[in-house]
Amino acid sequence: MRSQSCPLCSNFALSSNCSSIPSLAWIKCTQVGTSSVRLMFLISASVHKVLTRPCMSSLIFLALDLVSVPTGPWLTEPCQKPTTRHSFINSHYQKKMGSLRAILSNPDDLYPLLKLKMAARHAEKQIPPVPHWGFCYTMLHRVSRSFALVIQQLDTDLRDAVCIFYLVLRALDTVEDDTSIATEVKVPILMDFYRYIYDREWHFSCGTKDYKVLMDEFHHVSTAFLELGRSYQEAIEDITMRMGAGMAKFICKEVETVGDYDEYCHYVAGLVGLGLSKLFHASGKEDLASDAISNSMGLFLQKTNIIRDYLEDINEIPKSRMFWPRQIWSKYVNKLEDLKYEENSVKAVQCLNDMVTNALMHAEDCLKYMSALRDPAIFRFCAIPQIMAIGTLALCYNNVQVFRGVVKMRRGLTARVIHRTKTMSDVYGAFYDFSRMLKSRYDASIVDQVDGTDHKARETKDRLEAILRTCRDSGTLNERKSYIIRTKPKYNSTLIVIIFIILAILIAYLSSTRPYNMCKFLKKIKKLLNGNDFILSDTLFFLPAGLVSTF
Ligand code: D61
Ligand code: MG
Repeated sequence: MRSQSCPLCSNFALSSNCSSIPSLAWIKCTQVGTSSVRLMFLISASVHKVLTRPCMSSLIFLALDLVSVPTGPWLTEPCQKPTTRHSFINSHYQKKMGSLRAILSNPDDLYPLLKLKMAARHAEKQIPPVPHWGFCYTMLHRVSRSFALVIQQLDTDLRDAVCIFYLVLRALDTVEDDTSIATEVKVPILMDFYRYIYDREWHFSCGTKDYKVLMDEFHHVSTAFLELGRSYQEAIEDITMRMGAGMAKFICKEVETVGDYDEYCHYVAGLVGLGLSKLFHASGKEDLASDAISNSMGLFLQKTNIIRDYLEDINEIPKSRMFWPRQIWSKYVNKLEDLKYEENSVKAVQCLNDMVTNALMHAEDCLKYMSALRDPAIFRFCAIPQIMAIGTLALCYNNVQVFRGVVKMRRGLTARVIHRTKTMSDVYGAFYDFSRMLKSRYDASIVDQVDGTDHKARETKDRLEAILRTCRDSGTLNERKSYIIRTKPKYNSTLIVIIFIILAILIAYLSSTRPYNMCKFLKKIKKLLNGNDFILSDTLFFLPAGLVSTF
């Protein structure tokens, strides 16, 4: 039963329990046409949640919860490591406050964020009842919420195959990434991994947290694998064998040249592209794409990952992980880790720009690959990560923060990409906008240069212009909504009204039940708004005078 789409989770199959809100059962999953009804539904759902959560802390977190969508870093999501319960709660709270602040300064993000939040919850609820499939989908959500979200919207048999493909390779990668395994133990496991997927008895304990659970209970994955169609099994086996052999090769070898870099990225991500193309073809929904452009789809994602994760990888304990090729970084510093020291900031940013320029060479192949896709669900599955990648490259270019902390796209923008990406013209629009953003960062970097030492200046410009040209030549740019961020936030009246309705209900509820907590809540709101020239005065204007004085 998947003839129509739910107003909140339009990309997912409808089920009779699409909404968990009984009082709104009549509206759930019916085709409500206008966006205002959709909005009403969202507000009612939020209000309902507010009124049904019993304690103060849940109430505060709920409002913030609505705006913090579990997107995580897009391409990979390492587990968080809370030190103590107290510090976890604090950082959790700060994160939520950060999210609320972000949404208040980008109000257009609100609807996509709410929609994404609901879709993520709905997807998590749709775990199959059969134990091994239940395990696989639960693990998929735990180890990669972002890929889980795009995988979940594929049609059933292809979705199962891609889910198992993901988990098999994630398990293989867990072996590769575990630096505590001795090389002589690790290499044979990587080489033989493609055999273990046929063996329900096999398991090998390594990794931490959710990755450890995946490894310890790998028999569920092999049981599910054995239920897939033969053509899916063959594609997964072939890629697992080639990736395992490639990973084993690089356990004993450093990434020296740009050729090594391309080769390593081919093993760990390009092969995923090749495998996915085979799975799409085996499903009967797509023609078989060429290996070259399938490979580029993976390389573009993996290189973006490697660039963004410089600091995390270099600081890895007990041993740094180094994927930036010596041939590039040695033009700027003597040791790769020198890039993170403040005194080398200028060189570090030049090296970073060099790496981004290298990654950009795959963008055109990616556009070609995506433009040949026919199935809408497969298209979205492929396009969303690619747009996130070019957006991340735009954020990283000429940005010294890559060497100081985590640089990632804000949640609201991620939600907007997911919400908006439906057709190839959306992809051209997004690639165009992010390439223009890159181009303006490039122009600024050229102006800043004192010694004209950007070895790649010409190449960067040429690559960006080629991408911009391809997008322009598609002839579809005119009607798009731009991703380019406005400097000043725009508040429209609907959003202000929504915020007031939610606030008013929260305040009414809190003041009737727990006046003390109410004051605490208002203080938190005030603290949150401090420093934001936002609508604080308007908000206070609408609050009862007695409450304002408690600030
Ligand atoms: C279309 C849609 C998705 C695509 C695609 C085409 C082509 C390639 C890819 C996804 C793969 C992109 C990988 C980028 C993220 N890199 C990693 O996760 C690194 O590990 C690579 C080896 C395991 C690959 C697992 C994988 C990932 C995404 C998939 C998939 C399998 C199967 C189906 C769909 C998507 C990275 O991992 C962790 C870390 O950074 O700590 C690493 O170890 O370098
Ligand atoms: Mg790895």
